[in-house]
Amino acid sequence: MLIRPAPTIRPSEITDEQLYLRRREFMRIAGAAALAAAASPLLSAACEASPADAAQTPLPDVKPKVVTTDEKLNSFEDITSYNNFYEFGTGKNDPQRYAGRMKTTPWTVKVDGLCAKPADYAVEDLIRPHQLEERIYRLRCVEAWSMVIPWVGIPLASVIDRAQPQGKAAFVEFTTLQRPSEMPGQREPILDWPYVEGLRLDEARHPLTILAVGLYGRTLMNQNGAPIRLVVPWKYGFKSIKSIVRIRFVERQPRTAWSMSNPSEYGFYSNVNPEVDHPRWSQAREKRLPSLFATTRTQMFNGYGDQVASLYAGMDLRKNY
Ligand SMILES: Nc1nc2c(c(=O)[nH]1)N[C@H]1C(S)=C(S)[C@@H](COP(=O)(O)O)O[C@H]1N2
Ligand SMILES: [Mo]
Repeated sequence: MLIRPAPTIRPSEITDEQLYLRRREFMRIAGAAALAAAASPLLSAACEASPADAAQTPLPDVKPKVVTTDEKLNSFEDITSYNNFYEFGTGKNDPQRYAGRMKTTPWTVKVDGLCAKPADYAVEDLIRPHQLEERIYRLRCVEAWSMVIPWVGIPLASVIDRAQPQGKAAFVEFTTLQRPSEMPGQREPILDWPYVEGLRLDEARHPLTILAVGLYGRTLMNQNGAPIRLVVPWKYGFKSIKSIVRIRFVERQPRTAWSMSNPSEYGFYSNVNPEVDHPRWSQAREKRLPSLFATTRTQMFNGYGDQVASLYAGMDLRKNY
């Protein structure tokens, strides 16, 4: 955990993101809920500061826990206007333009397959028993751009534990909503819809793997995968499947949308690896948005190797790409 003194900046110079950082710093230093109450003028200022997300609901009781990085956060504007969500088109701005059509209430997530407690959950009930946490993670797209995003979510492991997977369950399969009437991209054969993804059960249980329901302290915009999406920070962004309607425990490695569309370019593991190039471009560097240039060196496992490398001990990561 990083603790730094709050910066001294004149209020007129403070951007919404800086205000947000000051709030988090205060929360980390203060810790206790009683002291958090004293910060309420600052908290409400932070909530008011970003008119673009005024429609999003503030999430209560978020545990401020910086897990990985003190890098500069991307702005709310970057995170919500430059997206991959092919259900709404392949242009980076298409999700912002069209995802508003997707109806996210009510929303049911089916948890099933090889487990003792399968159930259909209203998304609120899936989340409610668990402590929301803030996780500031890099997101590294296979297309070699990246961002730093303050997610809010719960460990996927808590949902897995509640479902009680059977001994035979070795993988978890995730499925995105399929509703072409609200998702114009699904009327085109861009991918084999619905979008599906998968993780090995130990990857799914890893403490870095979260189900995100918000960012910058508020519920997700549709373009980021509302109301609930996966975030697996050491893998290329396409593993972090959006707008999830089903989580299923299975015995065999599930098929995934990208490996079905192009198996020689996209494998099951998709760990960020600067030493294994994509067949059509280098993965050695990345463009940290909003920069236009790929000047940032990409790190093995996106910089999370000390925490995840042991999951792949003995595996050839050139073969298991
Ligand atoms: N259902 C679905 N999930 C998806 C995608 C998609 O097209 N459809 N794109 C993936 C890709 S390629 C990336 S890089 C991330 C982008 O997440 P963001 O837009 O919230 O930054 O979402 C991933 N999840
Ligand atoms: Mo991506």
